[in-house]
Amino acid sequence: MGLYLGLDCSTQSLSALVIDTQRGQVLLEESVNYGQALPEYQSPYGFLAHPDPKLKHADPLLWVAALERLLSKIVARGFDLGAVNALSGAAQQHATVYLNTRISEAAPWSLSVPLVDQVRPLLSRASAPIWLDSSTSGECAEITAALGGNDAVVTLSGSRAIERFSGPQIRKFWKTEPAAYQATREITLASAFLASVLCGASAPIDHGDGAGMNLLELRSGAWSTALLEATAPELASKLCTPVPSATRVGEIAPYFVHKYGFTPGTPLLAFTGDNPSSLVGMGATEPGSAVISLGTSDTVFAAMAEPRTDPRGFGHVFGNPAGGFMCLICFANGSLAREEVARRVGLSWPAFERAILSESLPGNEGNSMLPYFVPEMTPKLLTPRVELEGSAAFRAFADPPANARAVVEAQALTMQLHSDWIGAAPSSVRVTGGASKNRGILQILADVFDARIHTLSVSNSSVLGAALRAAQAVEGLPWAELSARFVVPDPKARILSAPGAQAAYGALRAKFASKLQAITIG
Ligand code: XUL
Repeated sequence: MGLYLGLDCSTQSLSALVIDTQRGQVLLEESVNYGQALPEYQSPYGFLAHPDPKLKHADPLLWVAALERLLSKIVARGFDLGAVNALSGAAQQHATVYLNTRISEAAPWSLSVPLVDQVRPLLSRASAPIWLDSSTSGECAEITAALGGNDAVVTLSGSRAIERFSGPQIRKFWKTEPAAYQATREITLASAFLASVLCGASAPIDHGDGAGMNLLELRSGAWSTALLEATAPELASKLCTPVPSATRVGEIAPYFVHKYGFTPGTPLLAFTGDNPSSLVGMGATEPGSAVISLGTSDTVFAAMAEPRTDPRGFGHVFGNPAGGFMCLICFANGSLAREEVARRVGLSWPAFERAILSESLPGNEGNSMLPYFVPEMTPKLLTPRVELEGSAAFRAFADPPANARAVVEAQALTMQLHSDWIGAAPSSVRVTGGASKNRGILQILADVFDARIHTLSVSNSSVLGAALRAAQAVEGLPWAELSARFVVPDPKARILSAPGAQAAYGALRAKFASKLQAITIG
């Protein structure tokens, strides 16, 4: 029994959470928002500005700076990090970090120099392409052609070649900056990069996050030679061997012992992707529960006993950190779209909730929206596309209740239509992420899915999942026992579908189904 620290490096913030398995309590939650806390990185939303909307890169040093800021905040609160028995973490998926020296060769970190200044010279590429990047269609086509078609890539890796996935991004780097690619000794993911910094040694990529690279052979958990060869030369030599998620990948580096008070030898368990970590944090590691995560991206995911793939090609299969597999469908226009609509119609977040709950009706009296403010992956749209159909005021973004409802109804209907391949329609859905606090959004999800909606008392399930994974790996407790203690439903947020709402969505669902088919790029 003991204390376990989880970290979550998401698109817009870095968070920490500590659980105490003896007392069954969450002891600490802390977070650093990149835009607010580290404006010098010029990344108000966690990525660098670029005139090309398809190109989205982040500065990996921002994550390192945020790590130091977060640990300092925790220590300043009087929390003793020396009491932590083990830690693990999660990060936004797919983002690749390129190093000219293996971290094991660069460490030990010096105590007298800020960590960012020690990591900066190790980067062979100054920025990391992140999951919002959609600039690699050419590379996806080349990889697919080399493998002999979409089916071959899906069968091997669990997904088609996807623009934001790491393999196509690595291929683009090799094609556009061959000398820098040549100088790269190690390519890693944001998750394993953060673990490596914390250990002062190269921490391997786990099967959960590795499956989002278009490089991992899903069934064996090894890199696929065919995919590596189709991606870039000598790629195998630049990647660490992937490991199961419960692997101990190292121990905390002396830098963090001296500076933040960790106990020497504190073990680190492999870091994973934020979605696989959320599966754990939502207590959904066994097949049967669907999860919707409402974050910068919206995702729908569920554990799967056997990998099943999306016939339309948008869904993915990743490793389930608890063993087996999980499926995932990702929508780029999540919070970004909701926040953009709220901004355009001048609604605060509480007013946005009221607008849905008491100032508009299911079906939105015929007002509907295609809410693609940034390029979208599900359905695949390489350029933003916002279309409004309905009253003149609605079309002019001058009907705040209808505009607020329309963006969320579009998101919910799209999620439902694109997750039909997972299996039987769920009768209950667990919802997490920042926007899961908004009861208006939860009500629309209940109405559209015709399901009971539950949320949990911890709204960041990815960071909770990280702490739970550390605890499970060290203590060997059954997942069900850990979930029963820490994955606590919020009794105030159990929402049922409103009577009659289903009838309002029949026609709108059919309209969306044909719209989505018409706008999707093959
Ligand atoms: C999943 C995906 C996003 C990121 C966001 O495939 O791209 O959910 O993981 O952090």
